[in-house]
Amino acid sequence: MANDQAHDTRTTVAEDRVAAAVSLNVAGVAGSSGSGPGAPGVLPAMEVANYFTDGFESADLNRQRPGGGDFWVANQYGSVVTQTQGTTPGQPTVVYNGSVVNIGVSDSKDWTATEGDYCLRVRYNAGQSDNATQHWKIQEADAMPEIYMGFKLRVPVNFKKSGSNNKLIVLWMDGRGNRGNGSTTSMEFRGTDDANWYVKVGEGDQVLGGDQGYAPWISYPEDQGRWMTIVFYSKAESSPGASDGVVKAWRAWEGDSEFEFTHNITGQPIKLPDNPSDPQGFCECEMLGYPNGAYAEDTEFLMDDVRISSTPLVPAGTEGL
Ligand SMILES: [Ca+2]
Repeated sequence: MANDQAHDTRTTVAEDRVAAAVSLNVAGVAGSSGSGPGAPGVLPAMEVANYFTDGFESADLNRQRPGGGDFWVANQYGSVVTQTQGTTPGQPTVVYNGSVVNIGVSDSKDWTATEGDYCLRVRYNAGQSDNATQHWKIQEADAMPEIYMGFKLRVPVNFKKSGSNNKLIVLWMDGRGNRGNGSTTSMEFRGTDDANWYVKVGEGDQVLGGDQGYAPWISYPEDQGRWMTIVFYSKAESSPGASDGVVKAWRAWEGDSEFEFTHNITGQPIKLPDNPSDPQGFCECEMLGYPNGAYAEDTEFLMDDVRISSTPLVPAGTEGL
């Protein structure tokens, strides 16, 4: 993805589960958001999504979106894995990598899902800038001018960042990635000693703008192997030229009792496509994706519980905390 790489080099330097059923065997799960500790290994619950949720419990990537068609349109370097439902329970097993397989792995990997039995593993190979894009699309007729997306993400057990920016979320209306006449919103992360995350907004017919809302995302080694929940929100401007669009993000670590409100980027020129026949809102997204600066070691994220909603996923009363 040469364009993805090029447009960022100019910047300077991020079913509600049953608590008792989950044991991730991860040390150091005290909350870091200042919101007070919850139960170890447990993530605060998101609200129920009113549009779509995929927790990968179908053991494949073939869940149908509302209105028909595959929700996942591309999963590069992404495969569905389980720790509990393979031929040998307890053995990390790939169950779907474009087709149904059942491949047990004989090493110390832990692919325990944070919700149910299955999750999505996203792999970056050492020394390679793999475009590990997890790309979903909803019906263009269902495009949302105001959208919440939530997901759970496990920090790679050996996470280290090179300092170059990496993609985390790119959300768009028309035209792939940062292209198109409608706006694009994005989150990336970068950092050398620790990883920070930040928002980008593209007004449309242009590349994404500068970094906004630089905030701590991952510290390592202490956060390696921990699950977090991310909720990302984008809202288009109320009328053409109003420049009152908004991007927000929240994050909770396992062990946190509530979400931390990490980004509140207001006054943004987030425009709908001029042509009313084009999607009038956000309808397409790439998660993770391109690393500008390869990982030194094989590095894999786990993802679970992807939710798409036009209603809040962060519990009422805690949105601004
Ligand atoms: Ca799951």
